[in-house]
Amino acid sequence: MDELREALSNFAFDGELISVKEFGSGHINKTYIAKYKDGEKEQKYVVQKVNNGVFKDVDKLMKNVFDVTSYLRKVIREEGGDENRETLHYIKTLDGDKYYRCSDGSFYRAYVFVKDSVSFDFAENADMFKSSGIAFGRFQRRLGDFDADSLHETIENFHNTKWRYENEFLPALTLDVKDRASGCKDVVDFIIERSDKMGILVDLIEENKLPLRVTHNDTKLNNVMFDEQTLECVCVIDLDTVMPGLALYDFGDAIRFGANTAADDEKDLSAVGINLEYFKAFAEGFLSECGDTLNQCEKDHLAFSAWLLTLELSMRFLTDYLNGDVYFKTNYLEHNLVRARNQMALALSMEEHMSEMEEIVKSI
Ligand code: ADP
Ligand code: GN1
Ligand code: MG
Repeated sequence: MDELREALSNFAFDGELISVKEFGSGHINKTYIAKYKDGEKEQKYVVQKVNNGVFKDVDKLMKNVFDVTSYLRKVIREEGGDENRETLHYIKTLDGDKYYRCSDGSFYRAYVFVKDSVSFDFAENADMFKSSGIAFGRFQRRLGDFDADSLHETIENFHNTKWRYENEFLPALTLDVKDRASGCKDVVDFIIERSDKMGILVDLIEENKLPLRVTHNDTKLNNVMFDEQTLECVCVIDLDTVMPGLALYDFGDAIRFGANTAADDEKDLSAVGINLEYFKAFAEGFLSECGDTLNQCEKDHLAFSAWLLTLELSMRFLTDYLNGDVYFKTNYLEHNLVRARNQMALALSMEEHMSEMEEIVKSI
């Protein structure tokens, strides 16, 4: 808490601090809401301790987010939108820096709480999920002319499923440092049996059939803020993984999180499956904003990308379980294994419904 107080006192906030509490359900950073009072005016700020184990170069990370948000502000202004609400608004430190380094070595950053907004861990209906598709499709469209080469790759090979299999999953399985592999043979076999399909998208990049674009890469529903009253999407947040990537990564990752009939850590696997109504709704929203820019190869792999990203997450959760839960925040001992099995069940459901998913994409 001392480091948090130290960080708070080093940002250029207006007014007096009245409360601060932990917030949100992200798996990576530690997020707080700090309320300040300036005369009659109350202002909420989001303050985050950046996970330096995951993001090794905070300087380059914060340069990315400042560059991307200032570019977005310009585009939003030109489109006649509200630049203060439709993208993140970062607050600099009293010294004018993009983040603060505490005396204990931890890194903090701060931004304005998006006014009158709320985020969701579960889409309440298809319209809400469609709206998140609009948000991510719009995000991609608005960054269409952003210079991708100027972005630092915050996590290398982030969605290179094949690379993760060979360089993270297989070594974790071989080392088995916590002696956990024997208890999760079902998921291990499921992943190994599908390893020959993991290189399909990266091979298409090599063959110049899939273009690299500036993508978000972490398109969970709770990375979109919605208007409290209208429940329309307002703003895409969590910009740490904005990097050159594929439109398909953003599409697929959003589906695997939001079009699951259950939460992504539901233990009852009979409740887990692909919600085709939500799949269609998201695809409609996403493509209404960026569909015109996608080539045929991208369109042909939309349904596949949902399956691949689900397989990838099953593998990432299982890798972390085998490594002793060092990456994702967990709430109990087998949390990562539960998540890995959940994503396995979802991928299996997608395999069963793949032709329907493909038909839905074609119909849009
Ligand atoms: P993580 O990387 O850990 O997922 P996020 O940046 O996604 O961290 O933030 C965690 C949660 O905090 C979000 O899901 C959202 O509910 C809330 N949040 C983050 N930024 C804002 C913001 N600018 N305004 C309002 N809420 C926010
Ligand atoms: C992490 O930070 P958060 O909770 O939005 C992870 C994503 C995973 C997701 C799984 C930087 O996202 O890649 O898809 O958990 N982010 C990072 O829930 O690894
Ligand atoms: Mg997040």
